[in-house]
Amino acid sequence: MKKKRANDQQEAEKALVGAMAAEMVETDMAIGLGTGSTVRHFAQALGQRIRMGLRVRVICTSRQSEMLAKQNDIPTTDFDRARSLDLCVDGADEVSLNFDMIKGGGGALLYEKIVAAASNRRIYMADATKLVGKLGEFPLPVEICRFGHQNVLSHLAKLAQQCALRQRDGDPVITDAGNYIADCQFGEIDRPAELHRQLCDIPGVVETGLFCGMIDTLITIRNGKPVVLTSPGEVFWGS
Ligand code: ABF
Repeated sequence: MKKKRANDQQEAEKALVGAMAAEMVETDMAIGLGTGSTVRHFAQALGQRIRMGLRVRVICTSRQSEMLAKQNDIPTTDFDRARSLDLCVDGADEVSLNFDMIKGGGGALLYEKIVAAASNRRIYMADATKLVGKLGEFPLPVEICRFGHQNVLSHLAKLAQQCALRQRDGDPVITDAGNYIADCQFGEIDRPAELHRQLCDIPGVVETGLFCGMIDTLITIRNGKPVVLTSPGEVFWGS
C-alpha cells in the first residue's frame, strides 16, 4: 500500500511539472518532444492548449514520443525541415545538484541529446524522486554500435563496476537508431563531464546518457508544488 501511495504521489508530481512546462510554450514554436511518462503529462497538457488555439509543431525523439503527439493531436514536423528548435521539453532519470543529468532509461538518449543540442532553450522536468546530490545511483545508459559490441562491453566493464546489455524478453534492445544500450553502474559519479568524454573515446560508443550543462530550465517539485529553477545555485533538495 505504501509503494502504491508513493507511485501515486510521483505520478501526481509528474502531472504538475508537465502542466507547468506546457504553460511555457508560446504559439508558433518548434518544440523537441522528449520521451517518458513525465513527457506524457506534458503532451496531454499541450494537447489541451492546442485545442484552445495554440499553434505549435513538434519534432519527436522516439516512437513513443510520436505516439504521444498523435494521441494528443499535436502536429509534428520533420527535424531537418525545422533545423533549429525554439524549445525542447523532456524528462530525466536523475538530476544532480550541479544540474547534470542521467537520461536514457527510456532508450531514446541519442535522439534526445541531438534534439536538445539543436534547441535554443531546454526545459527538463523532474519529480522529486529524480533529484540527487551526485549522479550514479541510476545505471548509466550508454548507446553502443552493434558491430563489435562485445568488445565495447568488455571495455566498459573494465571502467564500470557493472555493465550489461539492455535486454527485453531475452533479446538485446535495439534503439531507434539501430544501436544497443549498455547499462553501466559507476557508483557515485564525481565528474560526469569527464566520464562522458572518457566513455566517448571508446570506439563503438555512440553516445552516453550523461547530459552535462544542458539544463536551461528545470521544473521540479518543492513542498509538493512545482517550481521553476534556472541555475544550480537555486537548488536545494529534500524540502
Ligand atoms: C526520458 O525521460 C528518458 O531519457 C528518461 O529515461 C525518461 C524519464 O522517464 P519518466 O519521465 O517516465 O520518469 O527522456
